[in-house]
Amino acid sequence: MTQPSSTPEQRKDFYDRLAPQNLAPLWEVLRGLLPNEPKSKAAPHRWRYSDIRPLLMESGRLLTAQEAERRVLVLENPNFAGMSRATSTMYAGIQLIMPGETAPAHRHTPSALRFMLEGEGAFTAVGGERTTMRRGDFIITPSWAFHDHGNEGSDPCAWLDGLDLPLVSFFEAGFNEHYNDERQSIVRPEGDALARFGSGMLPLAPVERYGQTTPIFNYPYERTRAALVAAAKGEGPDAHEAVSLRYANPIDGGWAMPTMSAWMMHLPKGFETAPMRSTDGIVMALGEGALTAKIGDRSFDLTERDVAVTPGWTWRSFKATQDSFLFCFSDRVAQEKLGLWREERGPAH
Ligand code: GTQ
Repeated sequence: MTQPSSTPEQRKDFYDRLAPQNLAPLWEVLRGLLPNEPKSKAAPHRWRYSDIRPLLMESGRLLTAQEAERRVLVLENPNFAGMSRATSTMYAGIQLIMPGETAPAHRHTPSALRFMLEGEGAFTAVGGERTTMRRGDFIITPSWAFHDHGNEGSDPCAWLDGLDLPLVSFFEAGFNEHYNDERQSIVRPEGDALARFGSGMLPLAPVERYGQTTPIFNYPYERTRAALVAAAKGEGPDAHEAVSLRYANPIDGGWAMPTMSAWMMHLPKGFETAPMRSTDGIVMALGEGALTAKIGDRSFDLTERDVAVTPGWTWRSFKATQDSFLFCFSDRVAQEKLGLWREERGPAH
């Protein structure tokens, strides 16, 4: 066996001659490129809605939705300041729309989801149809679909935005376009999409509306909640997932969107989940109830409308102090398609 021996100085000299050729020695970076298991750069974090709200309302006095295009306070992970990321791959923000305002129509290749938090009278228009946004509703704007938001009520309206922006910018596949008017023209009556696709029935003719995204663009909380409560009475909660149901695309039964998974977890009062972890970093918003979330070595109390983040491959568990409904989204569907997604379940107590 040959035993090359070199001094640190000799290696340094060699590296110095590689650099100008745009070459680099793999053996200096191999451990970092191939960790034995993921170590997320994101931090566990919680934003209290009571901290966000006054600042959000202040932004409402500072500029209009038209001026801002989207008046949003971005939820930045403490480890990703200035990067518009809540997790390593997911963007999250809280959007505000004041009475009478319009957030003008545009479309982009990044997909967006909304989880409605506060106020009555807001709508989102997608595909020529409007949907009224009610608290707890899960609303989708598919990739490259024109969307505008408005508020025809008398309250400020606020919701959680989730976008796959970091993923799309990683792929350098982002496009954006403005509509030729503030609001898109409405060609379908409200409720049309839900009637056609969200009633356990489907049109006879094949559907091609938003590519890989579900043709339902509002999953009303009323139905989601009723399903979760009924399911809890049936089999009862799972040790790790409590009672979790995912928002599904009725066309193929898959996740509702091609790049972001969304689901809701229901924990009956007093229920505590056993720890689990998965490779997807998760953004969570508590729609209703109160719970304690253990995320890695942190513990956060969540009250209604608080948002928290679990970094990828970080242990998480929840204990409900009230009947709780926790909205969650992550890049799980993208990881699954790429054959990367994994989870690990700790011992159930
Ligand atoms: O509502 O279209 O939070 O385009 C960020 C970018 C919301 C939106 C955001 C957006 C939107």
